[in-house]
Amino acid sequence: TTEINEKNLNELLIEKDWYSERYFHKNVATSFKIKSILHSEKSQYQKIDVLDTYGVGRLLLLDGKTMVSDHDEFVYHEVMGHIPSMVHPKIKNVLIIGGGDGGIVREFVKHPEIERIDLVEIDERVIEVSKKYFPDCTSGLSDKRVNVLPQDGVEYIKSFKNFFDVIIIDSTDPEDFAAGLFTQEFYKHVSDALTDNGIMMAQTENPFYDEYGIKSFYDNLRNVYPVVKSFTGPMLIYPGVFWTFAYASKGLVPTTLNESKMPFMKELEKSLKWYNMDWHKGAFNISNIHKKVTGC
Ligand code: AAT
Repeated sequence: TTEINEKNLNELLIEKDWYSERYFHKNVATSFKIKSILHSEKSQYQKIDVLDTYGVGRLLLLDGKTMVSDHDEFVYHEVMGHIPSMVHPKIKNVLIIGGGDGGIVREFVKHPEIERIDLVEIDERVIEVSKKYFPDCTSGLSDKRVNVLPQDGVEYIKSFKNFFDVIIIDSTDPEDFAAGLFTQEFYKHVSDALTDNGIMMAQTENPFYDEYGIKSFYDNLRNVYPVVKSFTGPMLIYPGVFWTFAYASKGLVPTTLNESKMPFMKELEKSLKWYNMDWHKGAFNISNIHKKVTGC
């Protein structure tokens, strides 16, 4: 028999048609009843699975952890795309690191002012698998302004100075090749790559389980950026649902929306499923546990 350890258990837990993502440090799990396994492979970087589930539709797993589902992907992708778009006065260049499912790109391409969007995803197979199984998420990738670059974001960022108006870190949990996307050194490179009005955002995990020490991500950000804030959105498929995101900038505060963009967003928000400007204005009023864990 194979010894049971965290690594092989986490690869893909399927028992009686139920897939579970287990959070070993807390001995809890979230489970999804599955109809079928649509895709399974081991890429150069990670195990990639796509499940068809009863509750959340298609579900993308990387190394046995939930990444994207049909049911709730819009929350994550809309907040990441539209918060910075409504705060920044005029965005020309956008960089997204990670996010090979394309969901955030799909939201940014809705803004006509943007001239260039670089998507830097380390694992080309995530992009290809997403194109096949999540066509709605990847629908923006064919936009002329989008450059899809299968590269390590930790390295890519180093060659830019004062260029991007918005940089989004859409990364997996801070492990292996994604760990480098949560360090102070990396945040400094992101800051150098941003223009003076620049904004960066990142996913920052669940504060109830706090497996990775969220405080340290925010301390790292505060050592680099004058403005560091946090907000939350419900990610139904992720551990603990209550998901935090970081907003950092060189000066622009997230609660001041750009007046001139409001008529445009008033129209656009009719077609969005989560984001609207009223929600945005209140999103940075956070609860006590959220303040304590992030220091915001
Ligand atoms: N849109 C929500 C999906 C994700 S997936 C995050 C992506 O980041 C993965 O496809 C992974 O391959 C990519 N990635 C990880 N490290 C790097 C890196 N160094 N450079 C470029 N891309 C990278 C987010 C899910 C959050 C899950 C929370 N539990």
